[in-house]
Amino acid sequence: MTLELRTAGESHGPALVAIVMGLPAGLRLDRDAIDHDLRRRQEGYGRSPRQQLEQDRVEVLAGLRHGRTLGSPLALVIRNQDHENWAWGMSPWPPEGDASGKGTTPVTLPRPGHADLAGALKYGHDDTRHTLERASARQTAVQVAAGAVAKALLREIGIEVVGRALEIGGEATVEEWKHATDAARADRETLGGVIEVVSDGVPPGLGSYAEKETRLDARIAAALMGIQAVKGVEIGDGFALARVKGSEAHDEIRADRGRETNRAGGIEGGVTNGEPVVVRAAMKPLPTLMRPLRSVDLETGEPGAALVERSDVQAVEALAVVAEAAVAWELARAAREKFGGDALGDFLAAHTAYLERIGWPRNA
Ligand code: EPS
Repeated sequence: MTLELRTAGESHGPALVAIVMGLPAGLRLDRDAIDHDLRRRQEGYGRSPRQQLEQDRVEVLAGLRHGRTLGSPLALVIRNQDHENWAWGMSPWPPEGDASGKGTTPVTLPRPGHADLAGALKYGHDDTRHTLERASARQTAVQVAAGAVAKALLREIGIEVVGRALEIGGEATVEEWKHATDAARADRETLGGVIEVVSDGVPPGLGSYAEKETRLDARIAAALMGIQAVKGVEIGDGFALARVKGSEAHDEIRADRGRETNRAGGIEGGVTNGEPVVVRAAMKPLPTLMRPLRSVDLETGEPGAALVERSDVQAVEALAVVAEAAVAWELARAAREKFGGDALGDFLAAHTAYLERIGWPRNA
């Protein structure tokens, strides 16, 4: 038993969709809790005016009845309100009538740092919009909806996952972030930053050392690296561990099997050890610049300036919410693999029996 997620959707297409497979039957979902996470993802100081246009709300098309999962595939949809401005340009079928609205002329000036050039070459696109619409971070909205579902499952076994921004543009306080974001906007620049996700209540034994595909740290790293603009991931003290001695790097084990320190970030050998799971991700500055970098026109082969299009100045606070969803998804997937069960009660009973066997929580 595992959890599976498939998504589809273009940034200015009609909608974003997700299909979630492998949830137990009987899990109660709260529409407001999902929408709350969608709203959190839209907030943040550096976001584009697009966020005033979108009011992301989840719609459920299948797999749920009267607020409880059925054990069948769960189908989630988030409509793109902005699509009405792109109805001709992003029409799934050959558009009728004269060209109107946005997205009507081909984009041939790839942005350094975006998937534009690689996508055009790889797929043979003569309009980089064919690439950028899917490469866009817009699709993280539906990942957050799926993550909110994962968090509902984790909450049943006492696991809480919380993401937050640590740094934006090299600054560490909210006031400084705002100032740096204002300055970047005025300068037609973009910023990156660092986020952290902490998961509490995780029992020992999620993930396995047996194969690299089952190591939870590898899965979490892949999940975070799979988010747009993420260029670095660390678990626990991560890169800092490379600079200290072994006696300063590891977390000594007390008689009750707890630890005084958590440099490992709650994962040893790819398996959770009962301490909080702590992960961080580094986000590069967004590649859509109002002061464009040098590029090439793919149609003419002439040098040119990269595409300039409405975008965010920075989306680090949004990344914290998206990363929270990604970590929750991986923990929920590992929990489904460990505890199984078609009905929620089976899943909970397996969790309880396991905790009894290992004598956890350690203070009980
Ligand atoms: C994005 C560019 C901006 C962002 C978008 C991601 O969109 P637009 O080009 O329509 O202004 O706002 O993110 C979202 C719409 C979202 O909901 O996160 C990009 O190029 O990746």
